[in-house]
Amino acid sequence: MRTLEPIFEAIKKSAFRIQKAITDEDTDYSSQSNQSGDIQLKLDILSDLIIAEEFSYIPLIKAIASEEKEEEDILNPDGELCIAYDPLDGSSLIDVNLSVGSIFGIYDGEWDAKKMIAAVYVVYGPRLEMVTAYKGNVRHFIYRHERFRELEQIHIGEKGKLNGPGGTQQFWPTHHKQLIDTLFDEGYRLRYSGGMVPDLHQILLKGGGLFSYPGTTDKPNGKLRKLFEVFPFAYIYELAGGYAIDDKGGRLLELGCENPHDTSACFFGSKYEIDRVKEFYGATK
Ligand code: P6P
Repeated sequence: MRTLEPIFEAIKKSAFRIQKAITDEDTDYSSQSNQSGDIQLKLDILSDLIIAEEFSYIPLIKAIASEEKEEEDILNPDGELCIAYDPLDGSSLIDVNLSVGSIFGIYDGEWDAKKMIAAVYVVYGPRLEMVTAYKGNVRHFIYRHERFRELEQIHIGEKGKLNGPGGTQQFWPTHHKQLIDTLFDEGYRLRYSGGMVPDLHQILLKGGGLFSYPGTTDKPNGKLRKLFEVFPFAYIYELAGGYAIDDKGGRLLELGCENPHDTSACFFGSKYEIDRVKEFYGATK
């Protein structure tokens, strides 16, 4: 009977080591850039090495793909699972002491959203927390007194009050600006730090709402990467009772992914807010 427990334990060990590195190591930039063109912090590279090392001990893992690396690494040709991860998402926020995170998508045998069987994220903030989505449950853990302890499972409400609008406003399509302004006119509260993990974590825990990163004139396919960011959070939001769509109104988890670093416009949230997205985007799906 295949169990993912060794993978969740490896993520917990990585989380503890990365949290320590965030606290103790410097936040200087390295001389390298990643596939998305972002100049890498030394912490980006260190976090990637920590996760790759912890995963290297698990025979079940066939391949890993990191947002910080161009190509996948084959760990065990006879392994079964493929794990895509963003080791330190939003790392540029560390030097202003804002929360950041790690994101993991666990795929059965191939890099295909339809083959995703679990997703995990870790939040490095005032507290170290981990959320796992697997076998129908979204479980929430907090690191306290030397170990991760389980809290209440996570369920998102039908309608929330938080609005997290990503991207540069001057590059938003007109109908997107109308959508965002309409929610604010309805009394939604702005909750956006520029860190995908804490921003989506907050909406999940605080009753729901909308996180959006649209296609813009400067980034027509959005900014967030399908394999490492979009698909894992789509899996988590849907399992928590929420919705995750693209700008045509289709489920993000039905999208293909030709290149590991492909991006997609993405909307995550409660039912009411996602219905509003479809209304303003004229989506029929
Ligand atoms: P913008 C961080 O760089 C990141 O990849 C995500 O964590 C975050 O949601 C997004 O970019 C923020 O992008 O364009 O709104 O600053």
